[in-house]
Amino acid sequence: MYGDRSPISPSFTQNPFDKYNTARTMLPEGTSGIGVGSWDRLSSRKKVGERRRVARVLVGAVLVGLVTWFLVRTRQTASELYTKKAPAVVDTPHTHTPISISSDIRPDGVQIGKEKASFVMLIRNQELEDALKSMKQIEDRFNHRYHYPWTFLNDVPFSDEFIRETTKRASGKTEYGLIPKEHWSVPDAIDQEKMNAAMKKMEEDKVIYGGSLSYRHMCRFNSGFFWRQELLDKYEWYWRVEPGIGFYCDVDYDPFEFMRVSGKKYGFTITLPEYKSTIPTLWDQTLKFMKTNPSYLNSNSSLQYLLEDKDQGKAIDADPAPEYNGCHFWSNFEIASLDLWRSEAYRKYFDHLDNAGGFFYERWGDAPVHSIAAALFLGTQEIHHFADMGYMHIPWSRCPQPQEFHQYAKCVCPFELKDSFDLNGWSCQPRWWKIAGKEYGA
Ligand SMILES: Nc1nc2c(ncn2[C@@H]2O[C@H](COP(=O)(O)OP(=O)(O)O)[C@@H](O)[C@H]2O)c(=O)[nH]1
Ligand SMILES: [Mg+2]
Repeated sequence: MYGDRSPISPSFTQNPFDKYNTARTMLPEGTSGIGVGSWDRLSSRKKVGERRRVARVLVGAVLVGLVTWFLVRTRQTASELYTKKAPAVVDTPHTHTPISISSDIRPDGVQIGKEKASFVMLIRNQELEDALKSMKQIEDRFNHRYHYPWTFLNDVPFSDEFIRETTKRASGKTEYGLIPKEHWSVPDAIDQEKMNAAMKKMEEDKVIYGGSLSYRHMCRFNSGFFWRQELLDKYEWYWRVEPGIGFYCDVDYDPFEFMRVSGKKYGFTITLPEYKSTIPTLWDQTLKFMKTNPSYLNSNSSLQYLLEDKDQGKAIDADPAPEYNGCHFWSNFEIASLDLWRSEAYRKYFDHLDNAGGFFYERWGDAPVHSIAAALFLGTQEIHHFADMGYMHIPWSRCPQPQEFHQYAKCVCPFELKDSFDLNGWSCQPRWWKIAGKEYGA
């Protein structure tokens, strides 16, 4: 019933006086040890009145009842702490009704973190094991103290196993959303023949995920639709989590609260250049959009972080136009404001890109789309590098450089610090440090 994690072991629950009974039966006949015989002899020497005996029996019965009640209660409470009740029977019809599993399944599951925030994981059923590994680390390193909820999104219904196991692993509420078809399909305006030809060509050219339609749906969804999911309407902040990540440092403060209090809107851990072959016209389309909507450019934008060395110092409307260096915040980790994506500027930007068709004719990733928008629409001070977080998503990892993060095992990074991606020649981190005025190695 308790599984092997129960604090109540069988030897503890056994009546400790049983061993005296066993010992008594082994005594030679005629001898008496500590037992009924001794008690009887003792009693016979005293003249106890009938009424007092009845009273004693009654008091004894009440005491036994109370002790039994207490033991049963204690066992239930302890077991509840270790064994989550199975979630309510979860049916997964192909409807758009979100499934919500409330935190009352576990006495310690009530949200403690004060922000309107959730973890968000877009995920496939078959990635369950890797999802649990990611969750386990985030829970152990951070969320077991805050119990923020988890929101899972999928283009097909979640399996009962997925729901059961992720709910067990979460310390807060879990919710499961089925993505509406219109957020995960090829729009009518897309010429499918042209799209198929482009995918074939990219596959031949060995462009990463170049031939995958589902990857394109994923990138378009993360760019334009994840933040429109009904389940996220109630939140202001999200922390994107992907399956199979590594998370190496304790986070002993609330990053959502930090974001709100310090006026941050977008947070990242790793920044690197995009494969140019996946975004041949993304920057041209961005320049076109900015030309017709110049007011969306933040007066303290991070434009220079996006520009090639030769174009440093250029304005966005310079002639010839400045070129994009491909640097982007790796969006498999994001702690950000949902309002950033809900803003008029971003909605219009996404619509512009979607109409241009590059999510399908090319293979625009959500990372460069999010990053360009954040860099142009936000002030530099609104973007935050979580320099205190150790993070891995295949194939790159990073950890904080300063020794103080590694003392007393606050971070346990399974690689040498000199191999941290921040110090890799591919990293865009030095560009970010320069723009944000931060110390190298932070
Ligand atoms: N539900 C669903 N999730 C997907 C699909 N494709 C990718 N994802 C999720 O989207 C995220 C990014 O995909 P991933 O394969 O990790 O891409 P990569 O990180 O760019 O290599 C991960 O959280 C995946 O679980 C899909 O077809 N359906
Ligand atoms: Mg991934």
